[in-house]
Amino acid sequence: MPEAQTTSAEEREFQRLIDADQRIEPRDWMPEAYRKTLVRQISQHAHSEIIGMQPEGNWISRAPSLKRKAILMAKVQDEAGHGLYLYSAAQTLGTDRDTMFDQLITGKARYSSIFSYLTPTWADMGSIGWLVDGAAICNQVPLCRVSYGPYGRAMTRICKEESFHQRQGFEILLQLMRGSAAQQRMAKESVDRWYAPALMMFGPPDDESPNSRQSMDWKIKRFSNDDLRQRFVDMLVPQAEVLGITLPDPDLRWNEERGHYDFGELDWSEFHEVLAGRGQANSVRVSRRRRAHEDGAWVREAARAYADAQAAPERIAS
Ligand code: BYC
Repeated sequence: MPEAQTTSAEEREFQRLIDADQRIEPRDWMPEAYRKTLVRQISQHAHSEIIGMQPEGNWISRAPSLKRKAILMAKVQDEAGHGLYLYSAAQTLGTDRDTMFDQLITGKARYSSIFSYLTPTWADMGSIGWLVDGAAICNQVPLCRVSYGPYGRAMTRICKEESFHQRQGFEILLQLMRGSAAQQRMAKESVDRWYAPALMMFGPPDDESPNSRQSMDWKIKRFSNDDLRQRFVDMLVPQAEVLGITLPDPDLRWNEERGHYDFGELDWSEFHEVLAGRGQANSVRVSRRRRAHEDGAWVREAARAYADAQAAPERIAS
């Protein structure tokens, strides 16, 4: 006779909350694997925001006007804020920030594949906003309904800012496409480079995604990687038409029967190379982050001394 499945009252309560689309909060019991999956995803997401500051930060001093500089600076600051909300959400699961930082600066942690690409032209600021933030929005709007409370609440704030980021990227490209022949070439060449990597941000195809099934059962992921990728392509095509840019995929065409755009195979070997740390910029991203962390040691020390003085003023006085 098969062994009867026994579940504890805690497990039943956890499942009841998930089935009822209610939120799991830090005080609630949760399976260890659920906790681990969340820490993995939220910390990777936080690292992506922090590493994602570099390719754009690199253009702040070279932005073509004061207005563009101010906008770009505000966007990069927003990304720092997103990283901090997300580290805070991950901390509620019992993993401290120093551990997460350490994993990032020692190259053990993952961050989004997209930030291992270089940004050689100003048009890349447009492509990052339009394509990278656009992909991020498609992926992240459903995350506002994630089953874990602190993550969902962080995502609600983040998504509002991401919408502004996407529009500013679109607007940079629109301006370039209305400009000189050289500016138009720059915009098109940039979109050619960023299009496929942006599609890969959603992760491997569904049949090669080891985490998706369980994450969807736990309502961490609401849609599969391929479903989100399809939504993204469907959203991009009419926007590309407004820009007057042809997306670099000869197989891209409307499929009347499916009610979606068909698109060509992506080069997944490139994705795996980037994940293995062999992308254009993997090593420079991590080493810059490590240097920034080391340079900030005095700030952490001062903050700690201040906090100690607040907690025990007599120790400082004596
Ligand atoms: N890059 O089973 P799968 C931003 C890994 S930042 C690197 O499908 P999952 C922005 C995956 O981690 C946008 N690794 O995984 C910031 C797993 O490896 P591990 C960041 C990837 O977790 C600044 C393995 O491949 N957004 O918006 O179910 C400026 C198998 O994959 C990637 C988020 O992080 C990738 N692209 O699904 C501008 C969103 N894809 O961990 C913009 C939150 C997959 O088992 N994250 N891998 O060693 C997610 O929604 C999910 O984690 C993913 C992957 C859809 C990314």
